[in-house]
Amino acid sequence: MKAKSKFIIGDIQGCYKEFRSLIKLIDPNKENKFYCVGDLVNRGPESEKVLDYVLENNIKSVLGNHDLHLLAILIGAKQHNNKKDTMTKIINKNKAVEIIDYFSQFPFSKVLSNNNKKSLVVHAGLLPSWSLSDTLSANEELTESLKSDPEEFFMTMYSDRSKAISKSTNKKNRRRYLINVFTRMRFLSNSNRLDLQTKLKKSGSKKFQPWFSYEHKVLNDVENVIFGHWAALNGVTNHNNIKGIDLGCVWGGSLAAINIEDKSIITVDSR
Ligand SMILES: [Mn+2]
Repeated sequence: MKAKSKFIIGDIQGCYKEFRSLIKLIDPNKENKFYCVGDLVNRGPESEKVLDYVLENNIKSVLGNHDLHLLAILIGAKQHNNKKDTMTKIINKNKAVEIIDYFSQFPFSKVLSNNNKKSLVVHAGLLPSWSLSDTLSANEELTESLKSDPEEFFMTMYSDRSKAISKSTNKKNRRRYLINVFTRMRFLSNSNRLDLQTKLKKSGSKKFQPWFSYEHKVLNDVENVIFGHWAALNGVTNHNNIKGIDLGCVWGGSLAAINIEDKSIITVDSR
């Protein structure tokens, strides 16, 4: 019998129809496992349906910036922006407690194993100097404070903290920076400063390079790093072991899933 496959699904962002089609393609007999790269909701047309499906089917994901944004709105730390956000139907469903409980269990980074190969999943990225254990302890620092005091976590989350942190950096600023690394980062300087403004393929400044273009210590511990978030790349990192799988479904591109064993990619076109 063929071994079960594990797939990582790219940024869904409310593209429910494409999401269901993709699941049918990669898991026709409901025997494969899949995991999401975050940003399950927002910007797209049917975030509330994606969310219902995720809750009903116990689907797991790492946290993306839009997922955190939803939680911040539900908890009352941020207002729904009616011009940009498309989550009114979720908010009106009175499912806040259920959603917060479920999403608060999601990590910022996750190791998936298949046939002794390890893949690390993050929404946006990780720092080049991080080993796997550094990555997991940064993850733990965030998830612990999210679980222990969600209100404080979301009330103090929004910030463009881009300057690198040290052990002496205060808790809130450490959190802000680590959240930005895991869920928002695209460009990074060699002193670990973030450029959180540029969303294109190239940074306006030579000082900043795509985070994956540096040498990453974590690749001594895992075979692959899989990330989403950066639709403008259209999956192109020119790196064999760091794979971007946000193919911009919500912007008219496609929704992708990567098989972590052979790194093959299956896509469904945006409708
Ligand atoms: Mn994102």
